[in-house]
Amino acid sequence: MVLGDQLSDGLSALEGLDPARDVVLMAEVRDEATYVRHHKQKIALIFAAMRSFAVQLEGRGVSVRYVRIDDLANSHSIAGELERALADGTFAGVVITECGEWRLSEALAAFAGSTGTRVEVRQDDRFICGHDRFRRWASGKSQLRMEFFYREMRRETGILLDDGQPVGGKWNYDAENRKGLTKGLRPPARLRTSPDAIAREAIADVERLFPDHFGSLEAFGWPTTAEQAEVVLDDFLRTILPRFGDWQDAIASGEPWMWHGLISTSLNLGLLNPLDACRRAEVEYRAGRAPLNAVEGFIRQILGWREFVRGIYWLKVPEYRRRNFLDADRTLPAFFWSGETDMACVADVVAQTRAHAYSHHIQRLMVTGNLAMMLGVHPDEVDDWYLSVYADAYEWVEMPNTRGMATFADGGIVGSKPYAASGAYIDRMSDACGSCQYDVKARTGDGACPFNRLYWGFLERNRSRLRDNVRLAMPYRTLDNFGPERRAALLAEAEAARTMLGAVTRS
Ligand code: FAD
Ligand code: DLZ
Ligand code: SF4
Repeated sequence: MVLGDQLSDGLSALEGLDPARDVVLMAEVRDEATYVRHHKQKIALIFAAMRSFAVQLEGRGVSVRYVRIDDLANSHSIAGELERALADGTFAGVVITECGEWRLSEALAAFAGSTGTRVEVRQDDRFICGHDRFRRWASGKSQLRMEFFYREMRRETGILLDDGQPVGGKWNYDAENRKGLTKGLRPPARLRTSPDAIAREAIADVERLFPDHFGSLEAFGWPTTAEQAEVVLDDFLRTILPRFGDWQDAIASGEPWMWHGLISTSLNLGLLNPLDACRRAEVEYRAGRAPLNAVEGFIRQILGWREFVRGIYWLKVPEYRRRNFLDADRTLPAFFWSGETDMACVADVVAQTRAHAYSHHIQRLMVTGNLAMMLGVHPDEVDDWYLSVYADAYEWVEMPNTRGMATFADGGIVGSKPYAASGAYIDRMSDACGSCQYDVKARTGDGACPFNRLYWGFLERNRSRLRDNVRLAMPYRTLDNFGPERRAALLAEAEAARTMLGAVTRS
């Protein structure tokens, strides 16, 4: 069996495949397409990439049992399709590469248990750090920090090392990568992929079968084959990477791509290999074509963050899925879906997300994530939104980013403190505030920037949970100096902002 995000030539499940005897099963099923209401582009991307991969396998003489979404006999679950394929007794068992998500992994284990089918689950060696390796690294540590994991991965792969030491003398050049965008500078035009015939058909299918899902298919431009993904990676490495570091954290209204790689969809589907992407970025540095802060920053995202969050997910799941450290209990405001809000920064992120199933890291972290956390939105609703709206979203990578990095629902497993920030941060990193109905300089009242109104109240509301966090010592000292009356007023101000924005207590 090859799942929709396992579309790699070297997939472990395909090793030793005998075309004379084995059949590859691939199935487009409603259970996977609707466990959240995925963005239409995400479903179209996966169906198109699955269909293209099946054609490639067939081209190599492999038999593929490919079940389409509109096949009348489709049972619409992965387990159901395995059961159908095995029904006539032709096959002795199933070989599969381990699932990315706990949910599906459990369903497959239940299927094997209840039917007595022999299911051989192979390790997913497309990742640089296997589960055992991550567990060994994590074992005995009171705190799991990406930075130390990342150094271990650098040592193990030899990437950006000279004689065992980090190139340039430092492991991490993040301090050079936090610039707001220079006034007047616009990001370069980006190479997008025109849908090929297979993708166009998948797009039409999704429009017809999932009309009520979030997002638009109009601007679909994701690579759906390994060859197309290579072209995008190549273009990024040659023309964009040199400035990736400088503007990594910057936001510009109406500019979704900035200097980002646009490769997460391809990495997560298996169209690109993460270690290969890192090595090729290193070549750009060694050849003098890209500076170290850019190359190290890019490699850290993949070799560090991507591997780290996957490790954390599988170390902590399923308990991680229930984490709600801040006891957040509010609903997600409707404007996260509609984009109808006077908050210019948020409206811009939602508009981009609808159009492209994409927004970049700082938008996900410091605009929507920061807002959801300060509003106190329940983590289940936050997860549901992030899993639904981004074309690169799979729980193994989405959840540690939302419950961990963005909203501190995990209580400090992924990050050491909540990334709460007032409007001043967004004003520094973006051009949105200039055209916003709200006043980024005002702290209180209906016309004040909601991020400002929420910030102190968020800290006050969570005093008992966060006061002892050493990284928050400064803001809590300031808050303490405000005195009880002012603190009560700030709490009331944040409460009024929560109500105004439509984050109400869940029933
Ligand atoms: P670039 O900025 O060019 O980075 C290069 C690559 O590094 C990415 O393609 C990605 O594979 C990897 N990377 C960067 N940051 C992270 C990270 N924090 N965690 C894991 N990998 C990272 N990424 C997903 O792939 N799927 C998700 O569902 C997802 N959800 C997120 C939710 C939140 C709240 C946040 C804060 C981040 C999330 N990310 C997710 C991480 C990151 O935002 C995206 O990987 C990135 O925006 C993808 O765009 P890019 O390829 O242009 O990335
Ligand atoms: C995300 C997704 C979607 C939308 N559709 C399918 C599908 O129809 N068939 C399939 O095999 N996989 C699909 N996927 C990807 C799976 O959800 C993914 O393999 C698991 O979430 C594990 O990461
Ligand atoms: Fe966003 Fe506040 Fe700036 Fe408006 S003023 S764009 S809400 S940060």
